[in-house]
Amino acid sequence: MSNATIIKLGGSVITDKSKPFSIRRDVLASIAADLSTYLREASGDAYIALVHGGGSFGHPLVRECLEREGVISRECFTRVAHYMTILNTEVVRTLVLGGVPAVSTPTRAVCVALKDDLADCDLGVVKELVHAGVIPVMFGDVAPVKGGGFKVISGDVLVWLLAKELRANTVIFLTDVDGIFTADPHLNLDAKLIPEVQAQELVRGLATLSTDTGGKADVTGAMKFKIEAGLRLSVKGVKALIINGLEPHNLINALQGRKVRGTVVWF
Ligand code: IP8
Repeated sequence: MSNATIIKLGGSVITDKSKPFSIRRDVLASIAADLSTYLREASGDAYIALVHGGGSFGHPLVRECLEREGVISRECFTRVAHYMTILNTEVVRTLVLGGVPAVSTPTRAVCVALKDDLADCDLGVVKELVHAGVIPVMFGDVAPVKGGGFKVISGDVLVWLLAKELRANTVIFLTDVDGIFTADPHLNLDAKLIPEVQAQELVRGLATLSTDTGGKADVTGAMKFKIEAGLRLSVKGVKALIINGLEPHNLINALQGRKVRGTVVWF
């Protein structure tokens, strides 16, 4: 499936991170419309897997647990899992109502978290779903750790694991900024967009990368982690597009190969 594409719907795109448990329904509906048009026009020749982030559901809850208890306890695990399921249900509901053959695929049912922030997943069923023309919708989640305890698995890690499993040649990250900048564009007006870069070069050369969190820290890190996770998982031969998911039609334009303002990172 070298024509497979993995799409990450950033948590800051599908939710409003300034308000707990808030969903950007208009943005989700617009993403669903883009995907539905793309699939119709591709007439069966498009393989897609989706991943979404934790946004204003997962991150505040995990942060609260870590501040209170220092770890993700069993109680915290089930609470975060419950709210992530609610967010995922809303995402999948919007996609299905928009005509996209999407199905919820809970991360914690197929992955264990590893101590190094990566994950060990059995993606065999996911691969079959994609083969069958279904779009599995995974998400950044809490999961058991091999050997005991619980941890967060970022959607960014899932993106790369899926890219490897499905031999995807393209990965699209929809974020709340236009791409990777020389500084945080939310905080610095002189920040410049980097149009194209090699992943190695990016991680080596830049101390400060833009974040997709509006300056607030995510429990899983932001832009830098996206790139580092791909490198740590030895992803090769993949074009990663980082574009603004709040800009209507950026997704369909990117899927159909039209030029979109953003950053291309080569792995
Ligand atoms: O937003 C984090 O996923 P991400 C998921 O993709 C939780 O990093 C539960 C915080």
